[in-house]
Amino acid sequence: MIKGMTLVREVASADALDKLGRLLLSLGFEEGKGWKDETARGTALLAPLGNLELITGRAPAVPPILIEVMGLDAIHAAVEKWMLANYRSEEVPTLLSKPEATHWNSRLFTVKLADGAGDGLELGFWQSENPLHGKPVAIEGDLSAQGMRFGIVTARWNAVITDRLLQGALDAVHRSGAAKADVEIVRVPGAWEVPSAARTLAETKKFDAIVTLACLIRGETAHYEAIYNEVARGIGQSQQDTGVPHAFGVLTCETLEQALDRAGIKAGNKGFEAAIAAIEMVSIQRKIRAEEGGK
Ligand code: DLZ
Repeated sequence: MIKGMTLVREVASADALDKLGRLLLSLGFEEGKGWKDETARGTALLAPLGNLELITGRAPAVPPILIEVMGLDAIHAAVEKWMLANYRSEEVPTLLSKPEATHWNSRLFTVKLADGAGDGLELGFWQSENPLHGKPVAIEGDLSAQGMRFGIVTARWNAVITDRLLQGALDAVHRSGAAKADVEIVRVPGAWEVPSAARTLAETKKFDAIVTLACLIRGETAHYEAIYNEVARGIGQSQQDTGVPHAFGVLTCETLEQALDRAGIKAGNKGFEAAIAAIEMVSIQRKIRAEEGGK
């Protein structure tokens, strides 16, 4: 099993090692565990990702060490500043190139870190024009709700808030493609009743996800903590026991004003957000199952 990859390169001197190490750390490398013995010293610089690239045919004219970055121009400016501090200014343009487009949908600049003997290290810094390039491969949910079935449980208590949450949740599922006939709304008296109704819906196995909506306002709710804890536990347990994703759209607020803000007045609509999370979880669940099924 491969754990990682290390590229070993010699630099001209201990001073060069320290200076270059500081530059690369300032650009975003993470400091790893260095080492030292009687004859040498090593500095470890960790990058989030690494890969070994084997080439056949016309190899691109790039240095053997390529460092992929975000914000290429800012990186270039930082390297130039460092070069001007460590080399004669007339040398810098010959050692540091300007960022230029490559034929592989990227921009690149190179820097030669020449030592006294002119025998140095050459680095290439590059940035892909594709913003998703280099993203770790991961299963991620899509936001299409087409063909998905949802059960939405909403509390009548604090209806001025929960009605807005419900509108937000419906907006999310329908705008994402869910059919009207595929969404069942269940109204319950208060937050306390939400977990039980959510479980009843989930156990029917007619729904791909359950969206739970309620609003607890601390100042107006006796035993606020106890109710909240039980509601959260109950919804979570229903999700675990049934295997049906349950999105949590239960607001816990200090005041009515804060609740209104979270129900679409100011800080987004938590009902909308919960429904989007439900769509994503259904999609993720399907993808994981499809991947498992394909093994
Ligand atoms: C009783 C009560 C109180 C005091 N506060 C709230 C609240 O802020 N939000 C809410 O959704 N429900 C509240 N309830 C009602 C309980 O959730 C429950 O419906 C009743 O106690 C009946 O079981």
